[in-house]
Amino acid sequence: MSVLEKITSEDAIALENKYGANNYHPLPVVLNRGEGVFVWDVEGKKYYDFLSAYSAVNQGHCHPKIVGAMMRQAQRLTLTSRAFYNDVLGAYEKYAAETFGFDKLLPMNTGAEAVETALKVCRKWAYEKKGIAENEAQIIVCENNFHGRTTTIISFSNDPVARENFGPYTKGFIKIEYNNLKALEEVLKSTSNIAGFLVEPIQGEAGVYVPTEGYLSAAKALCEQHNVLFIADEVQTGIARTGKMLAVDHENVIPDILILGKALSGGAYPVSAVLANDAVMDVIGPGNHGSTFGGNPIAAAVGIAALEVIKEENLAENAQILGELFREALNKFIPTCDLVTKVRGKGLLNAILINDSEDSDSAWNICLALKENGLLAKPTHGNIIRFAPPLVINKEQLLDCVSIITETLKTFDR
Ligand code: IF1
Repeated sequence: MSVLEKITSEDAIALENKYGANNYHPLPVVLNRGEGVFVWDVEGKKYYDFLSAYSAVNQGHCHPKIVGAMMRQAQRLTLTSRAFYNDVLGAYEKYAAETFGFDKLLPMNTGAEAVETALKVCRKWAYEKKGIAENEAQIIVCENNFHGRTTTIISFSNDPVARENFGPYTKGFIKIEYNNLKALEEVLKSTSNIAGFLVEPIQGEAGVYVPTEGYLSAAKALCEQHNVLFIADEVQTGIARTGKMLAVDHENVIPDILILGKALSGGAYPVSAVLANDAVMDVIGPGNHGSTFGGNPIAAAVGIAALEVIKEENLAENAQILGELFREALNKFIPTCDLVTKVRGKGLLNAILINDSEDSDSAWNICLALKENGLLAKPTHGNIIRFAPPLVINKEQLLDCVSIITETLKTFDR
């Protein structure tokens, strides 16, 4: 009998608490099965998943096409390293590059690795193509960004919890206010040492903060004017989540460097990528960058299947339509309730703002009640709840969820 058989939620949580590093504070629910928009806990209770593993499971849990591709490939060839070619990587690179409209793709595993890759490509481009003097390249980033957990990435975070006591920090980053074109222009004008501008098209961790319409296209134009690479981190916003294939598509922006992760595998496997055209990606040569697992045959097979599902099932369109329905329904509810002040988002990446302070436990308590009522969501800060269901959700399910959410909120209204 397996040691994992018939474990209770309580036991599973106790095990993690005793033997796992304490780097998370999960909602007290222990899941052991997922299908489409649903997950089940070990006691058999069924939930709507309204987090989708932070937008990784856009295609729904255990999508048969993605799982099938993974299983077939796993039985044939799992890993060669990049010391040798494999017969799936090229086909995946072609399919993904053409899907997003770039010449080349560099495969990695996690989002943070892909962000690191983009920063390296950008710096190398700056020295070799733009002519910035050695070690002088600067990359502009935004306040309240979230790009991952590596030492370099947290160096330009301004979240004390993510950053403090992990120094010394990596140099070469200039932080400006998000959604502020003037701040961007000022930095671009102040020095010729700027290599790139790294930006989330919607700030996820900051609380699904959507910039003013026109911000991204104007920022891209400013970057072009100053010969600076526009780097879009679409790890969370990409791959149909916001109602278009990419969030930058809403403003017809074509980034110089595109960073993808999460849903590139539908949550089945760690798959991330950096995409760029030849003029940029050509700075990378043998030995400059790599990864044992990046571009492995399972990742490649899963990546193709995951993107096919997005297209075949029109998930961008579904996210667009159901996202509007969701915000419309909540906007009708909000005036009747003092507890919620706002709903915001794009497509099926949304958040509600709770009428309480950032250090309150309101959002947490509401999420506990939502869990009891069969819907899983996670607070971001003390007063924001993110709602991001798998994009395979249908209208009837979405309306069911709206009623779970509004009925739950009513019980908290003062
Ligand atoms: C955690 C947040 C979401 C990302 C963007 C890169 C990465 C992420 C825009 C790195 C990762 C995750 C990581 C996860 C929680 C989650 C998150 F709340 F922390 F901010 F989604 F909103 N760029 N985001 O959002 O990707 O290396 O993790 O694959 O627990 O840290 P990764």
